[in-house]
Amino acid sequence: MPVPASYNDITQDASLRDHLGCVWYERSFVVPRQVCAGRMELRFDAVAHHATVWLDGLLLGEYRGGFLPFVFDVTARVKVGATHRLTVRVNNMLTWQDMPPGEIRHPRDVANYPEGFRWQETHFDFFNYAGIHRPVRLVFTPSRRIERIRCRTEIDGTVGRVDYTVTASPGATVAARLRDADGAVVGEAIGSEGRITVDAPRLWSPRAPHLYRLEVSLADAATGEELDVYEERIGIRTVAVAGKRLLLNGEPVYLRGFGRHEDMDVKGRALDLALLVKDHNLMDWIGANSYRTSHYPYSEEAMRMADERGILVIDEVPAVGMNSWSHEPVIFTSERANDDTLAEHLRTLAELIERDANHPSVICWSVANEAATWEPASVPYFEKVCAHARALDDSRPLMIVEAARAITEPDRMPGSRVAHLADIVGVNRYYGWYNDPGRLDLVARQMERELRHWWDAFGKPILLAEYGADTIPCVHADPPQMFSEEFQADFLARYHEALDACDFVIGEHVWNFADFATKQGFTRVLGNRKGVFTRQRQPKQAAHALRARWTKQA
Ligand code: GCB
Repeated sequence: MPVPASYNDITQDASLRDHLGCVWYERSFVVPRQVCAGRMELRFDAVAHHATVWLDGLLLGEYRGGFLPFVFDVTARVKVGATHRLTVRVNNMLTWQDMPPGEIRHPRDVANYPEGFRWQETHFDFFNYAGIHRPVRLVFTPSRRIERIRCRTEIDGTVGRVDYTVTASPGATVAARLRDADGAVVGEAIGSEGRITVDAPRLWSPRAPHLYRLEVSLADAATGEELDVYEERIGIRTVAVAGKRLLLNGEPVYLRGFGRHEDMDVKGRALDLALLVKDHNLMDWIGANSYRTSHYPYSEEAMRMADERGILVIDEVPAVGMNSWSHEPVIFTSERANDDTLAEHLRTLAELIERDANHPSVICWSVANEAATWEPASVPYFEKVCAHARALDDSRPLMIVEAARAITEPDRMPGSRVAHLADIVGVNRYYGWYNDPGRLDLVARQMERELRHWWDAFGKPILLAEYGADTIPCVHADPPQMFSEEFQADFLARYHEALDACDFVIGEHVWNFADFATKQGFTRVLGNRKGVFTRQRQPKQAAHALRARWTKQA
């Protein structure tokens, strides 16, 4: 099995594609004699969803969660020149205590199914790809070393400030140097905590994503001998919500872009650098300046590319599918989203913030997608989630992405009880699709009416975080009909009418950037087809219309 890849689509075997439970990976490796290092670590960038790892048959440890990195110290276990055996058990089963949650179901009419029949129920709309999705590396570092760098930037008049904190081995002194792109030192500081100021800095923004290099070095406190050096690329920028606006470097910014997925033929959800560059080229082509990592943390390579290409990222935890579409209080209960789920949610959020806080591209944390926020018990739950996120990083706004409405009305989803906890209201809405299907004539009216409800009820700026229509390429209908290219283009235009009428809207994220795989079901024709690009990244008609709109706004 290749790594990185989802294992599901690699063979012709449907039972592997739909496999539920554990699979095993194994390989041997040798560390060449030329490598000399103090510490050796085995780092997995992401394994979906639970990994248990052995080295030479001895347990190294385990990790739960499919989208974030984990590390084992193997210094004492790996011998230079020897052959070692690495074994990884990957389990794809999701329960209500996982992020994202799911449940393992058994049929009630057992006579109709083979003995022991069970299936994975997921309440989210993407194929539950599994496997070793991102690179696995042996990382060699000095034994006395820099463990962690965290920085934060501010702008004070014409001065840029970089505040940093370094965690390092004891008995060593820390020096930090800020270099510009061509290597010239523009500021420096000594100590494990400090501030570097830069006069008239070149700010990071989508138009000019200027990156500085924060070079941190560690020296022995007694001898001055250099122990370790690490470079973090940072951008000086601020982000804030003020009144009706999202501000970047004190200026209003309007988000144009998408909800996306890490998804492709054959490889499933695995890291693919060619695809990553292609997707950024397409975002550039269409005039997008932002996306949401719907519905889980994307690769570290993606975050670095967003820094370099000037893309604004809403970084989302995999809290998706905490919803049953029932209007009864059934999710935030002791059987489903309970205290253990909350603990997992908080841990995942903390690890995401730890991984991504230094990226200038990350402008917002999205703490959940379409949870049952109308349930009374969702309130204490999200109070804890939001307080936790703010305690870990108070330099970025928070967003809760809502399927709920602002107010409860007949025949609609009920009103949110938690929208006041975040700084930006994320709204996912499908008028003309799931509601009043095909009725393009109702879209602008219904959307604008709802947007005004949100503003009146919460007084927070709104991102339309999802709106979109399934579209089969090369299917045409005039006047437009659902699933045709004409329908998708017209559908998006109707939403834009509503958005353009509301000055408290801070952006539009079309669902979705590209078509993507889902579980099979009668509402999905080989996956979700709401992409503006096909799964192979070819533009549909709507892509050209969006390009005309967005390049004008840029
Ligand atoms: C949503 C979900 C997204 C789905 C989308 C759809 O509201 O957030 O994950 O894929 O709707 O197409 O139904």
